[in-house]
Amino acid sequence: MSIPAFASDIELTAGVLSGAPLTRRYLSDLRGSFADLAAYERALQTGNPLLYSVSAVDAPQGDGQLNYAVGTLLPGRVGPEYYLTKGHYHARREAAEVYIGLSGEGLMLLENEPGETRLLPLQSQKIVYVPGHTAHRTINTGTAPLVYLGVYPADAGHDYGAIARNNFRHVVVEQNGKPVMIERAAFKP
Ligand code: S6P
Ligand code: ZN
Repeated sequence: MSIPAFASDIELTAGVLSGAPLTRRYLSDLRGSFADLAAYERALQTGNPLLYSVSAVDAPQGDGQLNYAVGTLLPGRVGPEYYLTKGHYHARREAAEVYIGLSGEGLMLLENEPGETRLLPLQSQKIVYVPGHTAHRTINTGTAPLVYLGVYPADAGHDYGAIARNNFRHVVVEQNGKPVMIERAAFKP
């Protein structure tokens, strides 16, 4: 029996991990995610660009295993709101995750079930610890692709339902060239 270790190569510009499947999310997949509904519909009328891709390595099944994934979120905005990921809770709520920024410039928006919010920087040389019971969304506030690695328990799973229903309480928008977080309820397109 040999040690079941393996190594992956990260192709940073393509955001791909060697041998791992790539999931692509286009603007049309993000319906309901952006605050400015009219700006979203206008953007879709002019095209359906790729917003992000995720290349995930799934560990062999078994207790204590870890999965990891490279996410590549392109720069851009819908109205004043920066391109973002759908965001999710883990299906197994107690599962935490570590995000490691690889390149680009962005933020992680975190929210828990009582409705508390944190906004943390994600870029090269930043590591974000996402505790269990915390929904997480990545936001690209820069002009280059935001590339990051996420490491999470293999049995974490994804629960997109709660965010699809209620979205996050806060939005991150560009104001005077800078990212600003405001309450969704206070957002006026
Ligand atoms: C998985 C981890 C990331 C996201 C990726 C895309 O637990 O958090 O790999 O899957 O950032 O985001 P989303 O919300 O579309 O899965
Ligand atoms: Zn996650």
